[in-house]
Amino acid sequence: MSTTEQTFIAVKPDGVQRGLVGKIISRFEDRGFKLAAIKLITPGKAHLEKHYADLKDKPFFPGLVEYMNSGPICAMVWEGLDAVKTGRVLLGATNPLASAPGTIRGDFSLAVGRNVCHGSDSVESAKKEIALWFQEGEVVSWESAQAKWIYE
Ligand code: IDP
Ligand code: MG
Repeated sequence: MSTTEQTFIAVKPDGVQRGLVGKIISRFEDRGFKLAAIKLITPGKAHLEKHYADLKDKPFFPGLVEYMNSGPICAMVWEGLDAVKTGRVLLGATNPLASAPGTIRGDFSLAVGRNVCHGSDSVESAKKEIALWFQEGEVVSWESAQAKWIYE
């Protein structure tokens, strides 16, 4: 766990269509995380199949890829203390019906197949996902003026 830990967070096509990009960004900014990369992207089926390769044998896989391919995605890298695990806490449980109120999924969604956001599930998968979604140079290293008020 370090203050430079990075996680890959994405607003899925339903979140973009529903105008939730700003609200989701605010959750991460408000908590004290630092934005390191952001772009709106429609990466195509092959890229999305790679992103969800671990789930390729699940019955919902074709529907999942179709859903993710249905419109632009807002892809981001967020950085900060325990960014991967705490990022998942901000997102809420995979199934929105089990997501606590106050989480993104718990506040903005109902169905597991339309759960508005993605977040890496480990530091290792975060590294893989960031490398898949962003080119070198797109992830920006910068010093936040707020850092000394957020960290001891
Ligand atoms: P996660 O997004 O919370 O990490 P994963 O198990 O990695 O959850 O599943 C990836 C995505 O696949 C979920 O966010 C959700 O959109 C979709 N998904 C997971 N389980 C189901 C299901 O049972 N039916 C339909 N879609 C599902
Ligand atoms: Mg996952």
